[in-house]
Amino acid sequence: MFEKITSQQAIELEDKYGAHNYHPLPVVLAKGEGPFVWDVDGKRYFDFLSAYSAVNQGHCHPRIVNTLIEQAKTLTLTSRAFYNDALGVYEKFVTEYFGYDKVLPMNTGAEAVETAIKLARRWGYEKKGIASNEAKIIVCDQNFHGRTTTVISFSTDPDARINYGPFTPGFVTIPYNDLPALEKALEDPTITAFLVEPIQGEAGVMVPDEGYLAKAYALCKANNVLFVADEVQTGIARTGKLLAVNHENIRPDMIILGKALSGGMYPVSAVLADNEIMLTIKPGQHGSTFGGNPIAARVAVTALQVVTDEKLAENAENMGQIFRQAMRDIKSDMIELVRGKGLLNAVIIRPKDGKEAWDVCMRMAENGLLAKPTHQHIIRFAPPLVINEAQVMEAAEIIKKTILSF
Ligand code: IF1
Repeated sequence: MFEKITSQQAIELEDKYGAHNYHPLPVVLAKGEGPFVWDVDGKRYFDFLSAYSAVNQGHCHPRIVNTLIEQAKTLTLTSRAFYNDALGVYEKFVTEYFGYDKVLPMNTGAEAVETAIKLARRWGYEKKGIASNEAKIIVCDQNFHGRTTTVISFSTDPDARINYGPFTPGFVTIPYNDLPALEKALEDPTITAFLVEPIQGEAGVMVPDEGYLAKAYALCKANNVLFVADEVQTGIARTGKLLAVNHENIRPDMIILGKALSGGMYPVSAVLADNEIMLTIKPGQHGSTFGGNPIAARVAVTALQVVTDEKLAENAENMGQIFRQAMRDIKSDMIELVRGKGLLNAVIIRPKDGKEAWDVCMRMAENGLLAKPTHQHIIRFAPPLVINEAQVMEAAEIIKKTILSF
């Protein structure tokens, strides 16, 4: 159906005509199915990135593909100037699925984070009584919440910020996994929300101490501050529960979702909250041309049904334990530490003879497994959640063979 091109042609085209805002591994993918992808030459790889945890349901899941095609042939976009017969059905489904009064649909993760920030500020002024333009949001050091100008305003990564200023004010940064710092920051009565990743992804799969999220939630409640969980990466069964906050039995005031909400098939993101927060935004005060479009709505329903029907949270929990054990069994001083939850894991690489995480990823690719370093010494391993035990063991063998080859 589409013209075939070689790896070299594909790389040259992207280099010549695309902005240079990424540095990909030199692998050109042409096909995906379940936990596997194939390059243009037909070589098969385990995908241990899953498009940064977007394809939790596996590549080209037939049920989600079918929904996408059926809705694409029927009605694609109405805008929100009119009602459509898919959006309300999705809204009922997703709010019942996660247990919130309402949903606000957007497209990308960063847009959903922006939406949550707006809602938190609205609530701060209209419900908590913070003086106009004084509201502040507490965020964590080393956070990753997206790429918009407001979101990078509270990034602590120089690469994400350099020469993009001036920045949006109103954010207070504290260390992650530090309850005393949170308690102190919460003393400021102009704080309206605490925005946090239940596990920090980009920071290198930083799993906080057990109890941190529950205690942070309790501190927020004691200070009349909203607890907002960015589950764009950790949500939708990735960490072994439907949401990562479920590990500590807390119900955040707002949940931000993206990525796997569509099974990686289509950009679908959302903010979930109860009426007290959600109804502070009135008609005309926020929106998006594509947010809540019929394809997105139908795709998200099927993607979430797949998570339930295929017991992906349970599988992520079980396969995660097997994977971490297999990593810990590799006898090599190149492996400094293995950490993670469910199928969101990281291996910290101790460089050997000048070989670092990037070199390990390059050689793993040659051996048939794709993963990407985050920071200099950390490799994130996050396969689609449909992976089975035999496949986990086969993948672990590739990683082991690669590490031992240095
Ligand atoms: C890129 C990391 C992952 C996110 C959380 C919001 C967003 C993301 C917790 C924004 C996006 C991405 C985007 C991707 C790299 C990536 C990432 F390495 F930076 F940390 F997933 F691991 N909240 N995460 O993780 O969602 O607007 O992109 O839909 O290439 O920038 P988005």
